[in-house]
Amino acid sequence: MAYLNDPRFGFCRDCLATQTSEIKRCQVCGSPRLLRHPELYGLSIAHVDCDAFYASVEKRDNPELRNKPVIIGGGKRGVVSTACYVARIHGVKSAMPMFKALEACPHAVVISPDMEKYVRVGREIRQMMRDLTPLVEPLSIDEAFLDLSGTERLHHDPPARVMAQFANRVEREIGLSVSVGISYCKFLAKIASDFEKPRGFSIIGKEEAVAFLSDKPVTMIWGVGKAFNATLERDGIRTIGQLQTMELGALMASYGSMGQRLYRLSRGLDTRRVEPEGETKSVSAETTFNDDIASLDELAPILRSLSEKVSRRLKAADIAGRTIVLKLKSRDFKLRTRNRQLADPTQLADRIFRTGLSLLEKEIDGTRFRLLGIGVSDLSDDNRADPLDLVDVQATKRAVAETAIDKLRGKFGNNAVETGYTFRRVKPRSEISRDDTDPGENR
Ligand code: TTP
Ligand code: MG
Ligand code: MG
Repeated sequence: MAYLNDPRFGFCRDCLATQTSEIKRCQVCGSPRLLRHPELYGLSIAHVDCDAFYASVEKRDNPELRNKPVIIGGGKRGVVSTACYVARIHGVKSAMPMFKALEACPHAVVISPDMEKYVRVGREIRQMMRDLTPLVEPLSIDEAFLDLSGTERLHHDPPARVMAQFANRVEREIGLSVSVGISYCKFLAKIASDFEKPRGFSIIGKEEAVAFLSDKPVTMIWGVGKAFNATLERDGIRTIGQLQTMELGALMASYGSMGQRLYRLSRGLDTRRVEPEGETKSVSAETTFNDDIASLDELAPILRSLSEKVSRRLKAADIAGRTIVLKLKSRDFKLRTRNRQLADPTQLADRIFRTGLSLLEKEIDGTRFRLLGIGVSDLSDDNRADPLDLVDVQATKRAVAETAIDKLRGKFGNNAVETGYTFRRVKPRSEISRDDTDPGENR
């Protein structure tokens, strides 16, 4: 089917009828929700985010709440998780302390979160996304990117129409509203979905990207959080338009690799792909201690056993990784991550441990840590993993020994062989232990 790729026309978000005039309401159903854009049929990256997610689920399940201000929150931290749009009119916001929220909106209905339910609903919506394309990249419980390029033949419809139908389907079948952003890249699709919330549908085209961004605050750029924004502000930079006038070299000289991101994103240049879930990005294991630990002597054996755990999982999946990531959380919840790239991908506990240990040694400064984790990222299959090291004979010996240990463990179980490091480990130490196979960091 051919669509009139004409800025004056477009289609109706409610009945999908193609419009053939510029009038404000749908020629067929009379709805005012018309979509028109010069690049309407040429853009294929979408971002979807549910509106006031937790609160909307609760409203759906209890129609009496429909027009009332609803706040989901409380619990241990005593803050607002989300507020419905009625409560937002009164000034209630996510992360606000509950007592403040109730000052602003004393008649609000407060509901404590039912995470299991929200996760279930989030999955149902995600499944509907996967009906459209395998290229779905979840960002959080209520949002995801979709790459619909090349799906036009399958759907007999361009992405914008597919996404409008998707939003209608979620309303009909799940009973929640979503907001959709469509663009040519992730950066702008995400900004677009936030633009007209709730029940929004916005499009940002290639032609308008630079102009669109120019008056927006730098905080719209990924990675510009509070601290970095303060740095930029100190340097007199407040808008993305200011970044658009700066040279790459100057930005990199001032802000390092972040400078490159500022340069590119400010100009609407973003080539990051939509990476579907399921592609494992890293394999890691971490543990939180009962009592905080500062000494290397105590941390090393824990690191060793975590490294072995990671290694076992890499070996089981026939994968290896080139980057070793050490994670530490201090007593005051400050997170430190350190990483090192190896010459070759590895799946050996010994290499993971030794690399992790050298990173760990540098962090020993008296700080008491509450969490230690080790992971491997930059994954590949294990074909090129751990070539025998002709220079470091000891490393080769250890690799051979590890293979032998693996064989024994395969025969007699994981506890059959204890290495010197884990042997010394004081048990039981860990309170919460977490294995992670990350579906990718949040971008
Ligand atoms: P968001 O998508 O950020 O917010 P939202 O869906 O509530 O509202 P919006 O219409 O603006 O998208 O977050 C999704 C859910 O994540 C939200 O419903 C509750 C939870 N959440 C928190 O628990 N704490 C927070 O600080 C935020 C921002 C979200
Ligand atoms: Mg949301
Ligand atoms: Mg969200």
